[in-house]
Amino acid sequence: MQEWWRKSVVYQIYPKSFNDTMGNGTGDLPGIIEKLDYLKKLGVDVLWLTPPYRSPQNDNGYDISDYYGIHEEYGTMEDFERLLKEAHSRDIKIIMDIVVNHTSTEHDWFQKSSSSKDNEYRNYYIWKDPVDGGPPTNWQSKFGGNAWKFDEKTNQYYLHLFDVTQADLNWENENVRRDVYDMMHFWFKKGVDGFRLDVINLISKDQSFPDDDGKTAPGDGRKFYTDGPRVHEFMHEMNQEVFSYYDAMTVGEMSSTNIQDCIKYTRPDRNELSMTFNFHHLKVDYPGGEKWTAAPFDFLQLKQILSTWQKEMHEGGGWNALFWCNHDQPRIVSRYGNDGAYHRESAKMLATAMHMMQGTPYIYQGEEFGMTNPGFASIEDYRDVETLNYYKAQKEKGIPEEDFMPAVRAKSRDNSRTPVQWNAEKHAGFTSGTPWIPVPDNYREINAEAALQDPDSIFYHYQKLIELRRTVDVITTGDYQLLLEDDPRLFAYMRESADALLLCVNHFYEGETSFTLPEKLKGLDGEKLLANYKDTKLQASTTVRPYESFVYHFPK
Ligand code: TEU
Repeated sequence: MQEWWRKSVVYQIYPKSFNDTMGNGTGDLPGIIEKLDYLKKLGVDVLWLTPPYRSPQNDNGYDISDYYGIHEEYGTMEDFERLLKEAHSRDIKIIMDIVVNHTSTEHDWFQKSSSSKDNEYRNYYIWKDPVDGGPPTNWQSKFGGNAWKFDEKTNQYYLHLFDVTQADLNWENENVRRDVYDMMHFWFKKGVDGFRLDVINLISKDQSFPDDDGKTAPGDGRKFYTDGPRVHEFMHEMNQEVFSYYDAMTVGEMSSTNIQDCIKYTRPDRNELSMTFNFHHLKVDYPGGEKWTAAPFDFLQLKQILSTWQKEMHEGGGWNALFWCNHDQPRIVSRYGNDGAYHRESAKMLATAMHMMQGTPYIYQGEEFGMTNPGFASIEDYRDVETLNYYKAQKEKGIPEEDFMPAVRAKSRDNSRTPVQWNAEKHAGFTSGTPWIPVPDNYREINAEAALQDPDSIFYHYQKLIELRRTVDVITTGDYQLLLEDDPRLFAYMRESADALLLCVNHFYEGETSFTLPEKLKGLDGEKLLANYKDTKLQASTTVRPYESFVYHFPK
């Protein structure tokens, strides 16, 4: 349990929306350098940069056309090197987001691959003949429609699990793997501290490429490539060929995964990855598995999922990445919190509930001062390819906007992609130009500068949580025990190690309720570590106020 990343807190930067110093309406690398002191003040240990590589930006950089270059709007390789140096001089590490399940169709490999059937790059991607004059399988793209695209030039289909301009690489091909590993060495040699690996559990496809018979949900083909046949072999190989040479941190983004596989990905003796992201706790507002709904979340299910992952990953020797927010998810305070009357209380409560668990916590830009969903009125304000595809499909079906726009407002990935609200000035201080996506109206009240000036702000609450992870060992090492499993309002749990107990109580609703002290803690002297109300006092029976949250530490 000695690795540095077990005690680290990571801050995710979406460069496009972070801070623009060039006035082109898009964030850039010098803009990140400008804010390093702010991030240092927050106290984070690691920055995760979403893909800054050369890209046509159809999926905001997750469509890479050159792994060795920096996207022009973000700056230059010299800017990147300066960022790395400036971060390291402040004792902040940097991990790179890398996308190797697919590349942009503008990548040189794809350009060559698609040029003929017999070139040496043909086998870099997944090409198949038509079946009965149509696509090879009925698999669905995650962004809508069939996952195969017909190429007129060579009369074959290529696979794209995401956008049609994101062609899936063929991991069965050793040359692909060698080229990917070489590229990873290039970034490590530059000095980066690790990688976040995009949808890495989708790289190994069932080579018989069967149709999905649809008998088990979701019936979109994912069971033939999620945590696929050779994925652990590939991850182990990547580890041995690349990661093992460096003191690296690696986090795999795992689409629709399961606990058993995540234990395998992260158990130290298997030498695959450091930790994994999974998304099950962010699907409790997907009734019937459908993302595009404006449904309330299922609180009991949320507790159950988080608790099962805590317990089973701990027992199996795996390691969780802990997070509520990222660039694909709505803002948590608008989603499971209350971004109106209890903005501050609920944002702090949610932060506490997540950060006191076992794993490595991630904070997504703007979360640290409670940025909200923008609630854009019109589709004109949305930019995301997934959202726009969904909108188009609904329109084509003749569904009226008022029936599906509430779901867009609730779930669009653009909810988290609006510019960071730095201050109350024009465009929230993000740019002197025109922002690539509108700034939400609430920037005059909700912004970093206001948060820094207010000692009771959400920002300082996060600062304290980060500090606690460094100073209170049980947060890193302790086991996890869920309390009050069926309580419809409180998410309460204990963490226990050989020398201490930690109690974390979180009220997810308005109104009042009460919390009864568990037997194990009766008679023990607890120290209050953190709370979101000033006068919290733990008693045999404690009245818990709207969105109240508190943490007590009991040395043994
Ligand atoms: O996302 C993977 C992924 O499957 C989702 O989070 C996806 O956005 C969601 O299922 C849509 O409902 C990763 C990246 O985080 C995302 O931004 C990219 O678009 C995607 O991979 C493709 O590279």
